[in-house]
Amino acid sequence: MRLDVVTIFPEYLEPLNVSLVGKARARGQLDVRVHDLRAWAHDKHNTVDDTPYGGGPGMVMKPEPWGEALDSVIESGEGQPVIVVPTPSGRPFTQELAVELSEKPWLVFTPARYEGIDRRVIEEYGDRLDVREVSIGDYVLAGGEAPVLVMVEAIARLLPGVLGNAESHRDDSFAPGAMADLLEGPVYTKPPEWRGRGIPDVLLSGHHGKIARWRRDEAFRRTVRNRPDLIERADPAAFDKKDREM
Ligand code: 6GU
Repeated sequence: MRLDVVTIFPEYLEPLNVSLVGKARARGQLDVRVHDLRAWAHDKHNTVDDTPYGGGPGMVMKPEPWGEALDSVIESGEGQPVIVVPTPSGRPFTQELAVELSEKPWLVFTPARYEGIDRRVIEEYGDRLDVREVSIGDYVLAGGEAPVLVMVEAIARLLPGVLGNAESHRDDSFAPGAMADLLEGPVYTKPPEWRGRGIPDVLLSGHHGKIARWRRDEAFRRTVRNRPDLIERADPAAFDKKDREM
């Protein structure tokens, strides 16, 4: 998969050299290219923003540098990328969207600072390409760079061969399957006692059926406590009499 990021803070994307994403790049599974938007600003001060039409606070990113940057990036590859525009006004970034984007050969991210990018840029590319305005949650960040790090990590770990063990996806919170709609439950490792705290007996029982049921009950309990909204919207058939008594 190829990923391009156009930003006025290329150094903000340095973490893409580290850990899972960094290793995927080193192995050639991911081709990541970070571009400085100011390379396409032509005045003396490399200006990329201006005051908003209609008045109001803050600054808006000018269309010309974005247009030149995106034309240049798009022309540098084969076929058409999906353009991902991080914005708190976008559609929610979910595991489902991460899976969909992980199946695309090429993504271009356009993290903005200030009050966002001149609307005409989104319209211009939206007429020709698949453009997704995406938000990572209901809070406001100063720019889209941190959301790009979040989205790239969520997408990269889904690529074939990037996670060591393909089974690692199976029990993820929000993964489809038997535990769909439930958060992951608690996990334990050695030592068997730490600061006077032991391990739930069932995990030492070797009884795989009982362990699976215990894990599911713990997942259910945690979901009720932390994300009651997920229970409300789940298929009632996913729950049984014992759940209803918890
Ligand atoms: Cl994608 N960008 C910004 N600036 N703030 C956000 C966001 C994105 N998602 C949630 N808050």
